Amino acid sequence: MIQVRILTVSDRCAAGTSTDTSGPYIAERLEEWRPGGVALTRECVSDDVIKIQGALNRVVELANADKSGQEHLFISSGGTGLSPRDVTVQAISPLLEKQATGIMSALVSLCVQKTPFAMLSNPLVGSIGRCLVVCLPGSKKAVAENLDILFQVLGHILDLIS
Ligand code: MTE
Ligand code: CU1
Repeated sequence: MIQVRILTVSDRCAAGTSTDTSGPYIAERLEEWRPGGVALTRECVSDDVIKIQGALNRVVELANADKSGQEHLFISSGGTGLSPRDVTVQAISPLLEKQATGIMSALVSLCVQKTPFAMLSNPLVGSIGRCLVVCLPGSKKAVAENLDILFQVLGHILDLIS
């Protein structure tokens, strides 16, 4: 069973003025990818470094305490862009033990074949101990395009880190 924490990072979703579509969509895609093989929890926080780091730290603590060999995945959407409120990458990247630079560049370069706006992406992929960390852009369309690419290698990455 893969333990998955899905984090939506959005001021508007956290305030309830906008509906989170990307978080539920990530859940749907993961369930399709591994039917019956994922234990999903979801959370939404505002674009706030402390809140984002808190969400990741809770997952990492669980992963470190888990001696059963289960795979742990933290996947966020939103806050990866260049607007002043976007802080997801700044919050998460200092906490990563390893960055998967090849996967990050593949996500951008393959998505650019679909839309030039993917150039504005700063997806983040890395690991902390046995936990895989993936930060994707916020729109459902961007999430869809990135997951199409990530799913080609996700099983292998999870095998490697767990
Ligand atoms: N990546 C893909 N594959 N498809 C997209 O449509 N949109 C981009 C980019 N990444 C997009 C994408 C846009 S318009 C922005 S502003 C950035 O993601 C950052 O989004 P975020 O701030 O919601 O994380
Ligand atoms: Cu944009």
